[in-house]
Amino acid sequence: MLIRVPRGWELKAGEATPEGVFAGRRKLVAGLVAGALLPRAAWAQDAPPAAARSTRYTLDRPLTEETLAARHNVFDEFTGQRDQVWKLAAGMKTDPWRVHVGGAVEKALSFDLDDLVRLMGLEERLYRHRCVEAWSMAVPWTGFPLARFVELCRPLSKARHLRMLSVSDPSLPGWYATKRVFPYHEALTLAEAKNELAFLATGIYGRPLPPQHGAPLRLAVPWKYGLKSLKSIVAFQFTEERPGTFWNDLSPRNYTWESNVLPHVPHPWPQTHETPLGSTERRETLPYNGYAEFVAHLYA
Ligand SMILES: Nc1nc2c(c(=O)[nH]1)N[C@H]1C(S)=C(S)[C@@H](COP(=O)(O)O)O[C@H]1N2
Ligand SMILES: [Mo]
Repeated sequence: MLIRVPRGWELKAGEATPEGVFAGRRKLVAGLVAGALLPRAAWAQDAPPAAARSTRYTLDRPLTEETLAARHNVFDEFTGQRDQVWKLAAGMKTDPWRVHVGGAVEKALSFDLDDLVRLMGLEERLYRHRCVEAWSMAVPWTGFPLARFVELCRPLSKARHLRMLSVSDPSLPGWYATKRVFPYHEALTLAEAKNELAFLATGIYGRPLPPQHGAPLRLAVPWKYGLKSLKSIVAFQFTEERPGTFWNDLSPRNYTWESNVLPHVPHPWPQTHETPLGSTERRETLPYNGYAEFVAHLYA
């Protein structure tokens, strides 16, 4: 059950958009969740309505402190050093940003991200995130369901997978630093992409995504290892055949195509426990990262 939205190509730039939204251009993509806490007059001038926090997705742990999440990142196009990404990515240009849609769709499409956000609307969700390196975090993402975007794209009935590509920029400092072949690419089955948990994030902690978190648009699929949640997405391609994915192509022994969080499946390094960022806790990892009720049926 998805809401009906006008087609992106029917929207002329600037149409039905209050002036203030242009002034608050990048505030738009965060939905100003934090702004909602301020006195109304402080932000009502140039901001869209706050993105409401969904109560459906709950955490079993405190939110990670914002700065910790923002200073331990995996974004290998910049560097393999987790604590340096935020500095190296700081100047990344993310506005304006276009997103392209092609492959097995009725019609190839291209969206300006701000237009897309206006079409999709925004909500906030509290999600856990589990990296295969065995650290984890719990963060508030702002964004919209991938399922709603898939519907907007009108895939053909033969479409079975959704392939996604991160920004392709050989001038990024990590681009030629390894033998890996960028752009970073990921994929989901169409059933996974339509699952209610699959989320496209434009903000975190009530603010637009900072570059190190994958500005201005990144995936959040919390039942899978973090490597599936690609950053800085520029293209979506619907396919019949199963597309290759970045880490599975590089090392199938270490990374399965699905990359579901399955702590008890034998793995080259143990996945049974995790350490939340900012703690020394050795916490048990849950099947599907605690989201089994939402996704286990996909793999039954
Ligand atoms: N384009 C791109 N996306 C990426 C990665 C990357 O190196 N490049 N790393 C992935 C991995 S392994 C993880 S754990 C998460 C980390 O997201 P965060 O830095 O926002 O916590 O991003 C994922 N998305
Ligand atoms: Mo990761």
